[in-house]
Amino acid sequence: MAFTDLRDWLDHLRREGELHEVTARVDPHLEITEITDRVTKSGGPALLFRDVKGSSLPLLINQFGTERRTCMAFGVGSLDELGARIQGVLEMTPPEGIGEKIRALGKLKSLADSRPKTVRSGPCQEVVLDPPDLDALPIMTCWPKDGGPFITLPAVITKDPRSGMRNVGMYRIQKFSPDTTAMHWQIHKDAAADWRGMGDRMDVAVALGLDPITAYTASAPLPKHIDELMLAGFLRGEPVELVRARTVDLEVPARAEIIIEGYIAKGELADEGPFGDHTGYYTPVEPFPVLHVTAITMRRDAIYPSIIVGVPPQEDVWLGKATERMFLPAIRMTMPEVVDYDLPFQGAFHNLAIVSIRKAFPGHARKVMHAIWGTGLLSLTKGVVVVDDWVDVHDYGQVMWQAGANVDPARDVVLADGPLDHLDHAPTRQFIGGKIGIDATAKWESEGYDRGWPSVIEMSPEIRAQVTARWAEYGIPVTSTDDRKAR
Ligand SMILES: Cc1cc2nc3c(=O)[nH]c(=O)nc-3n(C[C@H](O)[C@H](O)[C@H](O)COP(=O)(O)O)c2cc1C
Ligand SMILES: [Mn+2]
Repeated sequence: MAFTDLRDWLDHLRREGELHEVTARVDPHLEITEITDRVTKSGGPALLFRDVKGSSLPLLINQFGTERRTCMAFGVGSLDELGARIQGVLEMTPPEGIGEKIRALGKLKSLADSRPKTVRSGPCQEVVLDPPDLDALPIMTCWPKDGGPFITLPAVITKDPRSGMRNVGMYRIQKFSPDTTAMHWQIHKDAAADWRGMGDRMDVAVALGLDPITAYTASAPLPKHIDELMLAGFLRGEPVELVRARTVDLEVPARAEIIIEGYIAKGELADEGPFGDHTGYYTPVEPFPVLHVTAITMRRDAIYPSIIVGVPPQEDVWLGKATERMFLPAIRMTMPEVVDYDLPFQGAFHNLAIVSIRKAFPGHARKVMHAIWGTGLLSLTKGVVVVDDWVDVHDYGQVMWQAGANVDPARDVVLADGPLDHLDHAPTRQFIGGKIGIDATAKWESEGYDRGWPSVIEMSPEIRAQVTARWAEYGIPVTSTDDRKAR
């Protein structure tokens, strides 16, 4: 059963010994960042700061800070289970036989039940801040050179003005004044496309403090026409409940802790940033749309959620890894040769992808590189390393071995160019630059390699079994391990 809201999730964290409450007074200006950075990097608990200077609301941070807590958030034993759940739906074929038909009906029902449900009232509107005043919230200034305080863990709700389809995205929000902010949706993101198509006025609602699955889905890179709240409903096993916002034409999660409503006026931009970002660098000042806040509603005793990004690893690593695992089946839909992939957080996720493939024809690794460069937000990947199916893409030592041993740079490196991440400071021109693909697979004769590709060294299975059986006899004081995978 999914957590109904942030409070339900917090109760669970408390019971599991995964939440620490800090009662000492702390400053949302830099101090909370330094505390959290230390706790995240040491694998510590979620933190609930009860007494934040300048605000009466408590602040929650580091809820996704470890793999264990992220698994708890999704109710899974490992993040790979997320992929398996998605795969179950993607692999639906026309059912044969009564048993399969019943199972298929069950899956269809769970999909139909995933759609959000509108209810008449919700706790998120228990308290109305009149006039709306962002200064009431304990918004953090994260890093010394940040341009101001930023809301960092929001679910930003917009509608495509052409189709009316909802989008939910996690886009940071810089507070300018008690009732104005910036909206940092990057150029490749869905809300930016909604904004480009807007008329004179665009409504925006921001939900803060959600059950952990719904909060996560705001960061999920779904195709534009898919509502993130539908994914949330599917992963939760029950729909997200929505209520009508009070001053904008949008629906908002009924059980959110805090809702900010507002609008963007056509053509109005203001300087946003700098901001200490997940690349580990500050992103510079750039113009972004201005949000005029028209209402702030809250639950009684609302809790403000936050996250910091910065030099990796930070809490966002586990949101990124959840996405990586969840989207493997979707990648396999168009690239069935892909066995597995890994986006190292040290590469800020979009900089590097390691992909293992079942190679079936000459040039296959190159086909996969170009496919990655043509798929959704993965298209922003700068470097793609392709390895053979038996290589463990999560074992960077093994990948390095393959890249070192198998690559002739004159032959196996593909240089291309294309769109790059909005935040990437490396390219000379923003948004566009080079791509590198490295084919670290074994080369075939049909690819022009006529020296006979060598075999990887391997002991025979009989001798391995014999040594395992006799290990105690040798009296060597180390544990015998034989965890090699067949190649
Ligand atoms: C902690 C965190 C902060 C993020 N901040 C931003 C941001 O400020 N701007 C942005 O465009 N994307 C940001 N992202 C990435 C988007 O949430 C992600 O690309 C998502 O797919 C956007 O939704 P969309 O696909 O509906 O546009 C952030 C992700 C995380 C996990
Ligand atoms: Mn989207």
